[in-house]
Amino acid sequence: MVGKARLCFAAHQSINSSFNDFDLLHSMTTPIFASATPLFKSAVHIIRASGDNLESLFAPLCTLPPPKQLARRDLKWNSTQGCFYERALVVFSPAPQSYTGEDCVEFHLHGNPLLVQRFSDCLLALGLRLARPGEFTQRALLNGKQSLLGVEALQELMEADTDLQLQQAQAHQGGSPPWVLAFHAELAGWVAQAEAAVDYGEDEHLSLDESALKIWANAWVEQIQLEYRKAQAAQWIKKGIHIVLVGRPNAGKSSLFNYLLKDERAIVSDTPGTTRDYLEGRAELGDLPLTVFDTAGIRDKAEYIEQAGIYKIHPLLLSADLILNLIPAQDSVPDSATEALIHPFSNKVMRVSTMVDQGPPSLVTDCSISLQPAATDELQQALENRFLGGHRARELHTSFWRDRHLQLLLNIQEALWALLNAPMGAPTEIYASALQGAWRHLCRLTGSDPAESSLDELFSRFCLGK
Ligand SMILES: Nc1nc2c(ncn2[C@@H]2O[C@H](COP(=O)(O)OP(=O)(O)OP(=O)(O)O)[C@@H](O)[C@H]2O)c(=O)[nH]1
Ligand SMILES: [Mg+2]
Repeated sequence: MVGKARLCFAAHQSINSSFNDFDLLHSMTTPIFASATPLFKSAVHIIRASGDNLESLFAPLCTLPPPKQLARRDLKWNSTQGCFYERALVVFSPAPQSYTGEDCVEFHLHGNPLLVQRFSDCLLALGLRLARPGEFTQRALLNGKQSLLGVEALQELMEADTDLQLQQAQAHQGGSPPWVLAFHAELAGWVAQAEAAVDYGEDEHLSLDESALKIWANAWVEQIQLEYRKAQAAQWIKKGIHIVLVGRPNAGKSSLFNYLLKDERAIVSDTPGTTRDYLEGRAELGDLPLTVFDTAGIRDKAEYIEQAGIYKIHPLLLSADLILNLIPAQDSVPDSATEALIHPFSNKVMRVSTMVDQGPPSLVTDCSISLQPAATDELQQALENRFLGGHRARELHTSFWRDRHLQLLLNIQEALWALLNAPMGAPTEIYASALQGAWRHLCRLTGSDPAESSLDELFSRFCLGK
């Protein structure tokens, strides 16, 4: 495997460990195929194939059309089930101008599952094997057709459930956020200068400008801290916020649940104890994707079924990102049963006054809402402040968002701190080592090869005559 492919392979393994080295290395060159559309009766079913020399591999089946042209082909094949014939549309994308970087062929068949099965048998007989999930993209990564960030963005695109998640995923298709490109270029320059000063400093009278380096590092530590906080916020948009609604009977939990879901899912009534078991639903408030749980209000006199519902709340509270304690505006004392239930989770509780259309809240809370008429702006603002840290969701389109990204942003900051903490006049090796550390973490973040990138930069900037 060439260096770049090896690096991409290692990086890819960190996001998808389902392939082991042996399997992957030994089956990487086998031609593969898979359905690109769902398998049910439909107008068209597309089968994609990727591998080397597909023209000769498919020669017994048909002559492939000229590159990138959708052309009709009469496919004929024999199997133990008999002789089959299909008039298909075929498109051929020869390597390297294809999605995977290998030869790629698409067969547009009639959408009959049995026909697809028989055609798949034919491809197996020709020596192709069924692709593993994601293997086309994996090959694209290994062949340098996709960056690691591009693959992550693609996965994000496939998993997007809300408009904002979709827009974020589309923004990520563009690769690294703009600030990374600037940081990458500047860091490369410092790495090159430090390496040159270490290797040739005495001979060539090269030295590192420590003050300028520290001013530069300080500015980037601040910027990366900001990007880290934005990445944390972007994660909430990505994974959604799990919110559990609690409060005394008739606090308005089911009413808020229905309002957020824009659906009359829960029964609402002024009879205390209406909700027995908890309900779960997906919702959006502003730009925030939510998973909301409506629970049974706590009552001392709860009968058996209601009591069972209350017991089930505890695991929900444990895994919640936020507990909304709904307190009707007219209540002048907190509900003791609810307070006891949520006491262990106080750091993730937000107190919300409900029904403020009936009068101002008697107790101090974090925000107020009413649903008759609906006024939930304060709640939305409070959630955005808490989870997006004051950033607007749309500012976060190009932010990093994975745990992997956040960890590497921290690693880069640590490396820059090591550099900033070095005393003035410290040996150049200390700066060079800190810069190299930052460089390696940055390259892991973007999926580029640290050795190749820094050497290019080094030799492009210095003419050392050595
Ligand atoms: N005026 C007014 N009434 C509301 C508001 N929200 C809820 N209600 C009413 O309050 C009553 C109780 O509402 P629910 O949503 O069923 O209360 P709950 O907390 O789910 O009650 P349990 O399921 O018994 O725990 C219903 O009659 C609602 O119509 C509001 O913002 N304003
Ligand atoms: Mg209810």
